[in-house]
Amino acid sequence: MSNLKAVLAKKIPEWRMEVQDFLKNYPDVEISQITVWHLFRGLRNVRSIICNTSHVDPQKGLLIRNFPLLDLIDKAPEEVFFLLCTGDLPDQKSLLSLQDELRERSTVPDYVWQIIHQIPDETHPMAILSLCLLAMQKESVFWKRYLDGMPKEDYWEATLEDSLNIIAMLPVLAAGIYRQKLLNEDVIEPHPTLDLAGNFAYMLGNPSNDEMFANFIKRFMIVHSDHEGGYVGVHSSRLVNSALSDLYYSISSGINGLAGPIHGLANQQMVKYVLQILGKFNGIPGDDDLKKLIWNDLRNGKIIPGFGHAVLRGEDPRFLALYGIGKKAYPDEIVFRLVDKLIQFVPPILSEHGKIKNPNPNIDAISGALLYHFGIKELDFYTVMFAASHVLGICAQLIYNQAIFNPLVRPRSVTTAWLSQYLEKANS
Ligand code: NMX
Repeated sequence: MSNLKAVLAKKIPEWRMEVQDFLKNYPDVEISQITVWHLFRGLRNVRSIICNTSHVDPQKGLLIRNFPLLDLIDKAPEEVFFLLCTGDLPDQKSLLSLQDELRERSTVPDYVWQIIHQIPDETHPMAILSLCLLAMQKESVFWKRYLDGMPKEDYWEATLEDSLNIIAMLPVLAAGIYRQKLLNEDVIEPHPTLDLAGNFAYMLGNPSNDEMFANFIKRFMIVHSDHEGGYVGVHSSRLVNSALSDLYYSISSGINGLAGPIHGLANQQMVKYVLQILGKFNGIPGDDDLKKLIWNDLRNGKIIPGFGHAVLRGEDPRFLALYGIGKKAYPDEIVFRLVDKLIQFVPPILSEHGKIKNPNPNIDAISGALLYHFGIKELDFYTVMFAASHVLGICAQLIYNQAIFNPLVRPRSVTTAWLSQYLEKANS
């Protein structure tokens, strides 16, 4: 039994007892309220999900198992996955055994490479990634064991098996899609000794061929690993998994959600926006031109990618973690310089515009600019990098959900006719 599995096996009975205690002693205590506003505004701020892996404090930002994100950014992604799953950082032995285990599980079946080869080149890489996961559904350990009558107590174990396989394969798949479909080059096989992030950088072809790139990928994976339980990428995976659809189905659906332009795709949208501005002004525009352009875009109803957040109200530490790299190492690079300028100019304009609740830059304001700097200039690929990192948090959340016997998620819906009648009665 791996150390991760052993630690989970020890902790899960306590987690189950904690849930039983809540259900036995406090089943009717109200923790949130739903108003008509919430019904039409995406249930913003409704507390309706348990997530122990991480928490987004509106002011402080992401805390992973109570560690502020910025305290974790120099760890390895495998350490962060162990932490997400168990609540503890691994010791050296547990870390090495997890890294070994992931290396052993990183072989992508041949039929998946054939699918990638045959799919049209214009298909968005996020669609290809999602399709590859669905194609591999038959590999699911959960599914096979479920058909064999696996008891409910063991669901988490089979979910862990699928998690380790998917986490190990996603960087291989992502890098393979990048090289085969976007660069039209040969796929690079995983390296036999590198860790998850080192291997990801290596398989991408390490475009700028330096250690900085491998370190950047490591940090990129950590800052994209988790962001509590309610945002679209993870929320859709949780919903699908609640039907006992295995992780291949569940994570594919999370990837589909992440592919939306106001969600994970905002990283590519941001760089697209920057390149459009550079093209239009033949370089970085002067201050007045830039302000005019931003105002025009807002008046035309355009969303400025990379700014705003549904939960955060202060600065996004994920943004700060990546911005620090660019500011220190590449302050003169033109894309970074314009991003830096937008970061100065957009927030006050968004505040003056008056609609947005948090005008600060989010993670997607900066992640694409750094990928661009490191030589990954194929914008359509950026969200695939996000997905291959975010899978760490999705898997940790699904392991926990299966461990505590999370049931099928099935809220009620109401019609507007019902709502009108209800409101009439409430007001009479
Ligand atoms: N540019 C222009 N308008 C904006 C922006 C923006 N960046 N952000 C919010 N607004 C508008 C928003 O469309 C809404 O308008 P309306 O009332 O007409 O529907 C209004 O401001 C209020 O929105 P908020 O309540 O502040 O934000 P909400 O919770 O609805 O949405 C986002 C949050 C992240 C979807 C939104 O800020 C956005 O679309 N940002 C740009 C896309 C982006 O960067 N997405 C990545 C988010 C990263 N992340 O989640 O970590």
